[in-house]
Amino acid sequence: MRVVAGQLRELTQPDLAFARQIGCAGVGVNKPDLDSPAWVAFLNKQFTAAAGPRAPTRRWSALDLAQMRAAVEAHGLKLDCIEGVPRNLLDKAMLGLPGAEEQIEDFKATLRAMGQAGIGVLGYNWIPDGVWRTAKAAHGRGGALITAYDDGIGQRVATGTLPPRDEAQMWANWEAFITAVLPVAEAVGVRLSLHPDDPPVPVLDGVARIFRNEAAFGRAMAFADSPNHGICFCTGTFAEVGAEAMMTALRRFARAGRIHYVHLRSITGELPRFAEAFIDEGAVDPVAVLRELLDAGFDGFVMDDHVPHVVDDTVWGHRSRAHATGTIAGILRALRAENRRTTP
Ligand SMILES: [Mn+2]
Repeated sequence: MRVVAGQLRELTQPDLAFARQIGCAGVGVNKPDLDSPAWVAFLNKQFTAAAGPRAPTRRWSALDLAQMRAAVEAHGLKLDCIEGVPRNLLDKAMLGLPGAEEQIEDFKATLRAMGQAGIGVLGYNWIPDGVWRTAKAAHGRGGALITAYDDGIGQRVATGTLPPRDEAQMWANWEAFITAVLPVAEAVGVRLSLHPDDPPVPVLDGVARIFRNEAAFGRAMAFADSPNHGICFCTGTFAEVGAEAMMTALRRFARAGRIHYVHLRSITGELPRFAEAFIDEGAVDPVAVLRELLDAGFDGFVMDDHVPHVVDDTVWGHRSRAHATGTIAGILRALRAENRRTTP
């Protein structure tokens, strides 16, 4: 089991150095928009950009991915995963809209490029309107800024921007997607990792949220039953329906070898109202989570996820991530020492 820095949305040399300095073995990059100025600069695309307007990136190229990987490895880190493509590259597939087939073809091309570049894990989710919170700057411990969700508000503030979709439609769209892409993932040696819908409520903004509990993941893992299809187990999201249910699901899927990596974060409360929290407080017990993963022989990676915003922190959250990563690494070290002491 390795501890990795999570949620990098772009790569900079200082951020990579920081990840290594706080003891991470690798990094995960979250939904990189390769058309953003930061990525254009990082991937050194100014020359092609200067040649005239470029078409928006719909498929990641193996060269771009290889350059990302090389930049990470230059800092003594591994590029463990890319956590999904930008939502606007998969939204039509999720909703079953015209253009879905093109998006699926693009996704397959991206998988092939991932394989060529030797990046082993591609996260994804099935949430066409993304993670919802009804408060973005509530106050947590010591006044840290945290996000929160109240379903009583969430259900009243639908944007009406998406076509309504029920559970059966969302399952059918997902089944068509995974049936099309999984053989490519298997052929090129890339593992697809499904993140739960956050918040895990039955419906939001008129669209069913199907991946919201253990039963749904059981169905998904049975339907796409392959070593190349597994779970990004987000302790925070699973615990939003209850911390005990989260631990039950963790035990089941860890022991079945279906967890590729873990988002380790905590919350206070549970649906219909919850708030994000520091990793060392709230409903998620990181000691119990890591002990379960060790006992299950989990050999993937664990990363911090959303973190509270502390005093003088950056947008990415260097200070808070140092706290979260240090806590995870410290617990893991203590559990391993305990195991060595008690196992002859
Ligand atoms: Mn997560």
